[in-house]
Amino acid sequence: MEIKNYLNEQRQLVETAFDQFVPQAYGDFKDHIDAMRYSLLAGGKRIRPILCLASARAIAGISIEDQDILPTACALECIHTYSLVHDDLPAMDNDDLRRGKATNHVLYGEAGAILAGDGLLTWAFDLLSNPAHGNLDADKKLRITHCISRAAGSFGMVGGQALDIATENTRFPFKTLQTIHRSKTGALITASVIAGGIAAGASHAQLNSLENYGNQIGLAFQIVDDLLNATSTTEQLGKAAGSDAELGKATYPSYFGIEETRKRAKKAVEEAKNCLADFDNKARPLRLLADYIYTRSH
Ligand code: GRG
Repeated sequence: MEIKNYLNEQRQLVETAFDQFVPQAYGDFKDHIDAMRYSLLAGGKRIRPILCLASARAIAGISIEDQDILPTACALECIHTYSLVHDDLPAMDNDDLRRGKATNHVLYGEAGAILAGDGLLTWAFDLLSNPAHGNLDADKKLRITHCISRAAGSFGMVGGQALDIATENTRFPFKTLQTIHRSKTGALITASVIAGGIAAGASHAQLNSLENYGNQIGLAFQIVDDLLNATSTTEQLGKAAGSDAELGKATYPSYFGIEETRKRAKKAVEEAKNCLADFDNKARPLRLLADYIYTRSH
């Protein structure tokens, strides 16, 4: 299996599912929904939904229906996209470019972008809790919803973002950087993997392994993000490059330099794959995704 083909195929699966699981822009709320869809459909790697699908397949293979996991996969992308829309706002990173396109507030204004983010976040929980979607039983839906809520909220992504902003232009210990990374970026990535496992009926031991795998790839993802910010161009990334250094932000490269940072990302990826030692060949995409997170160029 070629990772490039696999990613393309899975991305298409997710993007086709948006047609089914995300509102269309018409009627009274047309402009608001248009703003939501603009950022959701603006591209992106779709890594969180793809991880969720790969994790479910690592446990259940083809015996779990796409329709049972796609609502969760789409919900994860809605939450991730909302975080990008809000992160780009003037009150936060004040960025004009995201996914190679104008940011949401540039097109829809600040109020429009805040509400587009709010709409995406809230829609995610509509998707997760909607009894009409798929055949997952209510207990699984509840566990998935709780896992994702916890990862997206004050003890996960939102808390990490708050800590990131509060520590701007300050010197802090490496331990704080790890906390920021784990919560701001790692938590939703880990939750994506666990959610897939829950949907597929993973055992306690399997969920534990998936959680450890998720934590390691979440770490690798953020380290590579720091590396790309330091070493790529804005054109390559489709978002502002070099911004961490400009803002004097503490990052892995600022603590360890580029070479040692690369080694740490590689180590996290190897550890992630070790967490899957007890999984059979159905987990091959999860192993390939770990490698991809290290080698990705944007
Ligand atoms: C506003 C609550 C709130 C949170 C914002 C996502 C985030 C938290 C900040 C974005 C800044 C940043 C560089 C975060 C770390 C890594 C990250 C999440 C990068 C973007 O994710 P990708 O690479 O993006 O998966 P695409 O566009 O491919 O979906």
